[in-house]
Amino acid sequence: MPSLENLEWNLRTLEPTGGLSSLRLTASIFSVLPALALPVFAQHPETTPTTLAPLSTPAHEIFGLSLFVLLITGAIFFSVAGLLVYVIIRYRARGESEHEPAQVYGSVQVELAWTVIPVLIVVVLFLTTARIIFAVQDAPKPKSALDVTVIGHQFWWEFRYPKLGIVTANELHIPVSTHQRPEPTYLRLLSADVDHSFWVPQLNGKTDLIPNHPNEMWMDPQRTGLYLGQCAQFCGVEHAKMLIRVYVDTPEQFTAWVQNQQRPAVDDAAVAQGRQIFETEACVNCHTVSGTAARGTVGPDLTHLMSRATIAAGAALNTPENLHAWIQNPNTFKPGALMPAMQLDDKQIDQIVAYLLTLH
Ligand code: HEC
Ligand SMILES: [Cu+2]
Repeated sequence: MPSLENLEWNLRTLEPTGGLSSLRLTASIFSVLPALALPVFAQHPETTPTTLAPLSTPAHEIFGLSLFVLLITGAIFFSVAGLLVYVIIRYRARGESEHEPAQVYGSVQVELAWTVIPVLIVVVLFLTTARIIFAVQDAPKPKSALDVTVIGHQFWWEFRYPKLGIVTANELHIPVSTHQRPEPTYLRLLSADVDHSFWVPQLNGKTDLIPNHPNEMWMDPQRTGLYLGQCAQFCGVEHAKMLIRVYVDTPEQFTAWVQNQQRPAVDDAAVAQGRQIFETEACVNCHTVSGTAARGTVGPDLTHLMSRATIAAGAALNTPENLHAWIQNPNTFKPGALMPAMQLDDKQIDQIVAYLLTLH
């Protein structure tokens, strides 16, 4: 069974002169690799962000390129390692012979070969990569494309659909894009504070969100489902809990979602008290609920909070208990989150949660 202890054991027994024990070390490093990769492959691609199951044109292009690079570098690896193993075994020291092998100095042919061949390989890799970067960047934007503005915040995502008048957070809904009905999504990437990076590996490579420097990316997912991603640029203490959920909907699901998001917030008289506490506390300085005094933009828009499966950028499921714990002290799930603990008592929090639970 290959294991890390095994590897350490080999490291400890590595003798300074032993050609064979360094061979054993190399062999055990390679026997550990598949063991590390297993947990990744064991899970379904939809629950694990993976670059190995692309579902959108840019992701397909990147995956194809990585296979091409792997093929070339793999061929180099196997020919070099193969020659090395052959030479080590074929010309190992035998018996007591003190005799030195013939020494060769300078050979124009050999030196030319090992300079020109690597340069050609690098040129080929460079040109293929450049071709794919330009093909993805310059792809003409169809009229049917959906526009979404993504704004990175410490430590959550704001999604705005300018043509649809929708503002939401952390969970992006986009339509599936088929050959019969191409409907790619074009993202305009902005940042409210520091550098972030938008990365949903099955849909596209990563692109940074840089303050005062709008970037763009597009995706045309060909299968419905939920795709996970995360911020891929260290942006502060809670960077690791800045997750992305992309729901690729059927056209009907997407239309229904849009219609719900465009409705003003539910105004339920039964939770008027909770709403009143919410509106008189500092919550309104940071959060928006359409049709109320809450117009803040420091935190996520809560108008349709209950249409989301998670809160706090995927740090917790959107359940009444988690909402309660979050409002009591956001640090429970996300130490360092930029929402203060408001020092409310349990009863007030219960009332606020009852109000939030009506915001479908
Ligand atoms: C100083 C600004 C600020 C105040 C005041 C504030 N929040 Fe927040 N709130 C935030 C930020 C920022 C986040 C996002 C945190 C994260 O995900 O890292 C957030 C997240 C949330 C979320 C999760 C939303 C989601 O979709 O992920 C809820 C619910 C919430 N706040 C409710 C409240 C309530 C209720 C109050 C008042 C008792 C309140 N907030 C006060 C800034 C604030
Ligand atoms: Cu980030």
